[in-house]
Amino acid sequence: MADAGMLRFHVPEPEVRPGGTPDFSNVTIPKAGSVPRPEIDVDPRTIRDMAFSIIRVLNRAGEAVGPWAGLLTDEELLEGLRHMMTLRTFDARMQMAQRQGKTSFYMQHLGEEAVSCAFRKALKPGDMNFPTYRQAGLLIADGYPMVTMMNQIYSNEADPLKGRQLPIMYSSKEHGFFSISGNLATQYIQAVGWAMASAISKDSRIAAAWIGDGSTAESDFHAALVFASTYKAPVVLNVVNNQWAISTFQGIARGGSGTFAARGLGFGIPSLRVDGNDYLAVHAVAKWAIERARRNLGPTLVEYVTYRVGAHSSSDDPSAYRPKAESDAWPLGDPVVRLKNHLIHRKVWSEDRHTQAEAEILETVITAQKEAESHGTLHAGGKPSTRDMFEGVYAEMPPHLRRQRQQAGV
Ligand SMILES: Cc1ncc(C[n+]2csc(CCOP(=O)(O)OP(=O)(O)O)c2C)c(N)n1
Ligand SMILES: [Mg+2]
Repeated sequence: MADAGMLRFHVPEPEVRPGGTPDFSNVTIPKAGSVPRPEIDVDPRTIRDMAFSIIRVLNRAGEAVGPWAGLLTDEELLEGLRHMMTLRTFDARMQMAQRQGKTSFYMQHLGEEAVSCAFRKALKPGDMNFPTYRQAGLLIADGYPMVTMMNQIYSNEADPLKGRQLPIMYSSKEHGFFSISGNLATQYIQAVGWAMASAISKDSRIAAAWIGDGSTAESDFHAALVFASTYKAPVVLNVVNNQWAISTFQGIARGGSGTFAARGLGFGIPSLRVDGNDYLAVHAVAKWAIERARRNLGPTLVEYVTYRVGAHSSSDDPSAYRPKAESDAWPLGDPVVRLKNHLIHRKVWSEDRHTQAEAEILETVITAQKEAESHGTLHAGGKPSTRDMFEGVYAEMPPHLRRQRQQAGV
């Protein structure tokens, strides 16, 4: 007998759990080069299917193919490879430093390096990112000093944020990197508001909002889309779908929409999906979306399809909720290896030069680390002054804070 009258609800489950065989057969990967590149003033209604495809440039043979290829020179690609390798090495050293007790906390980008490194190169100086904790490539690719990042991670005497932010929650106005907030999704409304303010003040700088797949479930995400859509704000709305939100798989936050990009369709926002492990594709799509913003054509939503290879943070153990070898089975491969193979195919790189570059980059990162550690680490050496705790929040210190500072004797 049918269970008429008995109500049910549905809890989506990942395909596999620890101990199972990784299976991504449900992830449809279009051929590289197969998705068209529309004019940037395209009518969004005519490209709705792009929210369900994946723009890819690099094919399995390491060739760059299709209408989104050909925007970067060999020099630019070599620089991009170096940025991704630097971020990866930086991550490995800082993860180790966390295990050694030199900092309390760290978050890696392993497998997602192309997203932030390539996006940064499509922006202009003055544009403003509103990032989450997994876009340090925006700083690395913009030449922000690694030593300064490390000083902040160690909360030492040279920490530009003076111990007032969590490690890895960087902030640099000069490098277009708005202070990271741990309250996820707040970045989205801030970015849209900043973009509108830029337009109101007749400026030419655009904004980029950043969010993870899981955080799109927050109401701030949806409120930001209303404002961006209604006011055609000059903003790029980035969603980094790395398949996981700590231990929650992306099927929960995605709900019934099919893809995260499809969220934009209900707002009439052009919405694209891109291979997040393909440096060339990320850069080409970012350029397209940024140009739309710059030319007053309004917001674009971009979903980067990628995979979080590392743990969520230094406090997480993914073996509790997903098969160990799942990252090896991820069908879009490794962004560093893919760009390396492309450059070898173009005959401007080789396995030997790659090995040599790895050693050079490690050397550079270790030198920066030594310098940062000379200013102190979490439990050793120089610290920000206690007095700093009271500074820099108000233009004029209110009486109650002045009293507290006196009581603290600093
Ligand atoms: C508003 C808010 N809710 C919950 C958290 C706790 N939290 C920190 S990271 C995280 C998962 C986010 O996953 P996702 O958005 O997919 O980003 P990813 O870590 O995968 O880059 C959660 C739930 C938070 N920091 N802020
Ligand atoms: Mg995620």
